[in-house]
Amino acid sequence: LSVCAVLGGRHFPPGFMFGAASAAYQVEGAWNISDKSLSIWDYFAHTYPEKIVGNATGDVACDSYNKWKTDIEIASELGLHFYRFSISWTRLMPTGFPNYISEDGKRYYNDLINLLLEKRIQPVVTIYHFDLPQSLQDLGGWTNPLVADWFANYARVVFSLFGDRVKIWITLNEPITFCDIAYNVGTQAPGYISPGVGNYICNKNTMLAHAKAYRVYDKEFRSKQKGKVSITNEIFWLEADTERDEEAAEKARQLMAGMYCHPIFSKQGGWPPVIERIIAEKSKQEGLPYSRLPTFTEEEIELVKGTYDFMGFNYYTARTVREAKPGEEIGPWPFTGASDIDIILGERRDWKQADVWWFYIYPEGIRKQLAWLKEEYGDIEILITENGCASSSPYQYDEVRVEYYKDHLEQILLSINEDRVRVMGYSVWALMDNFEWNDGYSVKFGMYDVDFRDPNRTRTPRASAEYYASVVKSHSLDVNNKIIDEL
Ligand code: PNW
Repeated sequence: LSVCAVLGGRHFPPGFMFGAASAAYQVEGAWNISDKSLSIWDYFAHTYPEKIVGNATGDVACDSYNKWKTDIEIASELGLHFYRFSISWTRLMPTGFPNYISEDGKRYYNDLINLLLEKRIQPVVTIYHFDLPQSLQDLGGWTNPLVADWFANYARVVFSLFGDRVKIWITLNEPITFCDIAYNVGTQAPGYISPGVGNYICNKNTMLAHAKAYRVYDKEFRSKQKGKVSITNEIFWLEADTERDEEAAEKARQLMAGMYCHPIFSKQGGWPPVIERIIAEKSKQEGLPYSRLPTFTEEEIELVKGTYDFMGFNYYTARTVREAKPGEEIGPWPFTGASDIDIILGERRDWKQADVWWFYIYPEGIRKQLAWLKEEYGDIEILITENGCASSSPYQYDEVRVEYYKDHLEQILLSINEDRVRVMGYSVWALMDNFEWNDGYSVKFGMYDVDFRDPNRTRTPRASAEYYASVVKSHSLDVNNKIIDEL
């Protein structure tokens, strides 16, 4: 393996924060402990075992409900500045509503937050990471407009219980995943397929839910708690296949990033105009009396616009984009294409594939995406809330992952130094292996291996843990040629 040249000045700015991430359903287990109720992922995994590799569930996962002290120990070993985890709605508020707060749920997150702070690790909390109460799903879940209030009421409880100590909040993690992947592909809970309809209704409701939670923070908590609130979006870098495809690529970016960013981060607010126009046109051609894309009222546009203190961004992979040929079959968005905008997605031959089907490695993509976000929405502080690589190399020698971190961090330094993007921090996905949704335990993202056959769920550091710890410690990339050499 090539050793990175010893370059000078590869330091991150002072105050740049390094962290690692997890999510409740993927690590906690303890799915039916105490008064916890079922989330849509509990229900989905139990009801459709065939949709998950190895019929796996998150029933036990990493057992972080019991092993949270070990998690903090490893976060501490890595020297992390922050640990990003999510709160399980059904553990804290089993009815889904604020009429009842679980004492055990409250204690669990208080313990976690307090010990992190004791170890000088800042808690960065995701309020929602895919695990809606099943009781609310029974009422339509993310397609019922009332979900915006249900979520804001839940967020109010979370801010009031933990906001004295938590200063960085993510309202929703990757709405594109639980709207578009859920309703177009059906692989994410709740597993209903309603392409071109359900995904857009969900999309609108997530924007309102996020905004209402943000306004609750503004009105009721900000002056006392002085924290920051935003949303995290997952964005593939979408690159024109050839020069002629630039227009198609820009449409695709507006569909992937714009649908979840424009209402919040743009000056005008509302849907990205190009997408709004195209879907209205398509709907008309289909004989519908109105657009499949639900409209925002003027009031709603104002409610959502500007509801951010920074921007959360998850980056993993990239795709090429080209215009579909007339009559060409277009697979489901966001993996293979998007029929509403008539585009086909692909990959370049020199993008190496990671150990999961949807993942091609393109480090320059993160820099290009950061530049696009700045160009599109202005000079907003950006927190990279997830970046990481699936690798199934034998448990400790994960050279692909080490190289992935190094190559992406190099691009981030270029963004900061050359493109003047205000990247405030970086978080690895994931601290440890965990329940990787439809891929169960077969796909591994962890810096720590977790032995899922061991009732103890023993965590063992990989080379990537050692590498990342040295980056954090030196606050630079001028490190660890030794680790890279040894691989
Ligand atoms: C993110 N895709 O989700 C999530 O925030 C994590 O929970 C997850 O474990 C991580 O990425 C790794 O997958 C994604 O299929 C889920 O393109 C699916 C996709 C991308 C991201």
